[in-house]
Amino acid sequence: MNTSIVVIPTYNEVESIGTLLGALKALPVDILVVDDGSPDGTAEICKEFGVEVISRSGKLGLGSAYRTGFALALARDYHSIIQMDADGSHQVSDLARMMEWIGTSELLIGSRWVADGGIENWSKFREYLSRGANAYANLLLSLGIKDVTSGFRIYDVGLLRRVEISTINSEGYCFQIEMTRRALARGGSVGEIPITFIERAHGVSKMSFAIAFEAILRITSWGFLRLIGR
Ligand SMILES: Nc1nc2c(ncn2[C@@H]2O[C@H](COP(=O)(O)OP(=O)(O)O)[C@@H](O)[C@H]2O)c(=O)[nH]1
Ligand SMILES: [Mg+2]
Repeated sequence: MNTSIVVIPTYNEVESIGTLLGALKALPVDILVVDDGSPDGTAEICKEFGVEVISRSGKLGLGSAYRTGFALALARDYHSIIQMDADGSHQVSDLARMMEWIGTSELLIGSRWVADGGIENWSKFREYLSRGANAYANLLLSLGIKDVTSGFRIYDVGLLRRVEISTINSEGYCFQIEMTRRALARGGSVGEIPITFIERAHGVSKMSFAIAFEAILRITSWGFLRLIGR
């Protein structure tokens, strides 16, 4: 057993997951995939690689996939819990660099929007959506973090325990924002490490209007509660 485990949520990533799992073999990490019953056979590929998979009954959302995966990882004796996407957007070479910083902050965020970070092949629409969500979250919640929506992270288990993940309610990508907010509220130290996010070459994004809407709604209501001092 390694001291770090990578939790990877998947839904229909059959064309990407094998490349990622192969590359991750070079790093001293255990791997846990949380697959939402992908009809394309994603889970079967993972099993061929000898990787542990939690197979859920259907597409239950990114937030709940992470809650499930983190709960299992926390029940074991790891020091760090890593999260990254399955679609090749998060580079294993960037993870190797991020891991060199373990111990310096309890939450390390792989950040697109700090100096030396960036994006490749992303549509202008997605870039503005990400920049806009970060600007809005920082305006209303004063988080002071450039890439609060990044799904490329390393958590110290001590911080994850303080966060009480079972009480994080976000269903979609807003999970990242709620986790960051809670981490800061529980006294967590947060550092951002520059990464290059490369848009997927295979498969399709699971981002939807409903997912974006949940984030806008939750950020707005947290901002309002903050304003009235609650
Ligand atoms: N288990 C699970 N994984 C999901 C779900 N939605 C997205 N993912 C995974 O989360 C990661 C990020 O999703 P992606 O569609 O690439 O989002 P984007 O990069 O923002 O366009 C990928 O590994 C997806 O397969 C879900 O409902 N359940
Ligand atoms: Mg993606």
